[in-house]
Amino acid sequence: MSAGPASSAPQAAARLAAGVQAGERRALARAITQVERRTELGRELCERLFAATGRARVVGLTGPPGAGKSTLVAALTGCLRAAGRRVAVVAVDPSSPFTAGALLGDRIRLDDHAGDEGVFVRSLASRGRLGGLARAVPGTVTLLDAAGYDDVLIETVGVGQSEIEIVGQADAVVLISLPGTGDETQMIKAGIMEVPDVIVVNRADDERARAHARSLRRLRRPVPAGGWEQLILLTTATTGEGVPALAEALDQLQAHLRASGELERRRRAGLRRLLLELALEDFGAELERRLAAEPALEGLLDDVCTRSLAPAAAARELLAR
Ligand SMILES: Nc1nc2c(ncn2[C@@H]2O[C@H](COP(=O)(O)OP(=O)(O)O)[C@@H](O)[C@H]2O)c(=O)[nH]1
Ligand SMILES: [Mg+2]
Repeated sequence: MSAGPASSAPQAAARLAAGVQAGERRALARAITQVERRTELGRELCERLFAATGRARVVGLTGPPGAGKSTLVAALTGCLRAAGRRVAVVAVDPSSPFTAGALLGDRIRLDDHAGDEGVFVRSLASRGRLGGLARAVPGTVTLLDAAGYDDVLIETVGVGQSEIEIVGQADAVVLISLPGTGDETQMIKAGIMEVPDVIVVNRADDERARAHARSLRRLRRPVPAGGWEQLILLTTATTGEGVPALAEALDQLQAHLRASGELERRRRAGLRRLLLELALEDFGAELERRLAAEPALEGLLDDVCTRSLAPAAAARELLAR
């Protein structure tokens, strides 16, 4: 840093970007941390590497806690590896700081793949708020894509709107549902059933699984013209039963999305959201800088402090300048 940030930052970014593209795991881990912390370097890395992306298949997997998402992701990773694919897993779980049980469990199970150079696991759990985590997802996916992973699996906990937003950045969405929770009506109410391409009923070893799958089949969204019929699959993540069928379904889905033009549409919609979000972020920061430096600010603030001007009226006046 002694050369001054102006000259050393682009060099650092170039080095780190090269490391990411060469598939160096340490470079990748460091780069993701920069994205997570939303540093200038993180942003620069994503900009440099963006042209090298678009190759990876991005699959979002969501569902309630305990549904077996992590176990399923580990089993699916095994299947994908057996097919020769390189797999990156991003776990987004604001409820699990690094030391908490659930995530420790995730790591232990995913540790089955710990010695495998073709698997990269990253948790975006340390920073608390889901909204904040969600912002780190597109950049993280960009880096993993640029690093040459064939599949990027995003595991996110919950079935609410924000989780769906996260998986909405994916090419394909898998919802993991578990029998015996009666969560079907909840899912309908929240509009969750509309979103997934595949619904997995995990814990097929539970006697209630088949009935649960049947009721989900009745609630399936209508098939859009020439579209993909929502698949309902049964898995037992702990034994791996049904997981090869899930891997195959994901292949068929991707082929369908590609052939129908839906993949391009989804990616365009995702990139549109991202572009506007980033523009808004820049705009907000710039606006804040300008407003804070506006000479009229202190005078208006005086009036607000003496209650002769309401804050909202002062804000309008400030913006008008
Ligand atoms: N019986 C049974 N248990 C499962 C299955 N899948 C996961 N589990 C167990 O359910 C618990 C929660 O799984 P986990 O993958 O951490 O769920 P997550 O919170 O959705 O990531 C763990 O103890 C798993 O071993 C399954 O198919 N059958
Ligand atoms: Mg989990």
